[in-house]
Amino acid sequence: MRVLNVAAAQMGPIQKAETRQKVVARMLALMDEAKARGADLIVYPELALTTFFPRWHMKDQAEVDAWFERDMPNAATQPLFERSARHGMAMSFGYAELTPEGHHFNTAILTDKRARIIGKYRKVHLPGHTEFDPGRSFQHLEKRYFEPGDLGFPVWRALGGVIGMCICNDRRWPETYRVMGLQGVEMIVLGYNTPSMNSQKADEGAPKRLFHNRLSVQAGAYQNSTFVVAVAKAGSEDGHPMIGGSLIVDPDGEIVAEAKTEGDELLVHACDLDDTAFGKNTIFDFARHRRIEHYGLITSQTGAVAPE
Ligand code: ING
Repeated sequence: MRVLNVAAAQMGPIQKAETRQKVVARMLALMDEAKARGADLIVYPELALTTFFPRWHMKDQAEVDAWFERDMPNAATQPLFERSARHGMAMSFGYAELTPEGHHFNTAILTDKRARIIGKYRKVHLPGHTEFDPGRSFQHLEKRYFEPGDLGFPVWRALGGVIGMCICNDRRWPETYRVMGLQGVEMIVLGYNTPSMNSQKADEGAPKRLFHNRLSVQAGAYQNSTFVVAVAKAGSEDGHPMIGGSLIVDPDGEIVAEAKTEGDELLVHACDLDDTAFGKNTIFDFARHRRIEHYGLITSQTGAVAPE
């Protein structure tokens, strides 16, 4: 038994005008609840400190950079690191990272139980577009504000197992899970901010978005025999609705915990990392079953090419 008690800390909306201090207070309340419920690790959403600003078209780089963090920890987030160390609880959360060299990433970190940062991930799959698109019912300008991640899909030996991270749109791409699966990952933690509507397809609403959320996370977990913890920032931010549906999925692909609200809501589940072994040693024993001589197109070709 290698039980890791994980808390999925779903957060409700963060309005554009809301300060980081107010947001951190909400995160601290969730962390205290997680402590009371025996969690070893708490997982927060993507871009957990601010509203989902890529919905806003901004031309002034200073206005854009105000949404980013230059240091981590910093004054606004220091209370999180102090509380995490006091509780002896590891944490993972997403934020917009501005590096000293001037690079902009959609980033997530993982700490140990003493609040030391042991892992960093930068979002690889950036959805949306770079220029204002009048054809969309709302904007999704991640390709404008962030660079694709440059750290790959690393995993870390931590908390008694092998832990990996990804962010939001990454969860829709099987490559994300497989690269970590090939490193023996036993728990993948991720945050997401997913609009309830499809800006290009008016009849695709929350039910379908929630279906695709479950489908992507359950498939990734099952096909790589790993736990996946997916945590939403949900609810209506300045009139823009985002789905909830935070969930914890086991290595068999079963949903073992799922959020019921679109607000701040904590899910806690005791994940026995030993439960990943059966799948890794039988149906998804990669070494025994994979035939990489036939997979070349996956890394040699970016887009689809159909026969003439
Ligand atoms: N949000 C959405 C996500 O991938 C999206 C964007 C939704 C893309 C649905 C395609 C389909 O969940 C972020 N932040 O990636």
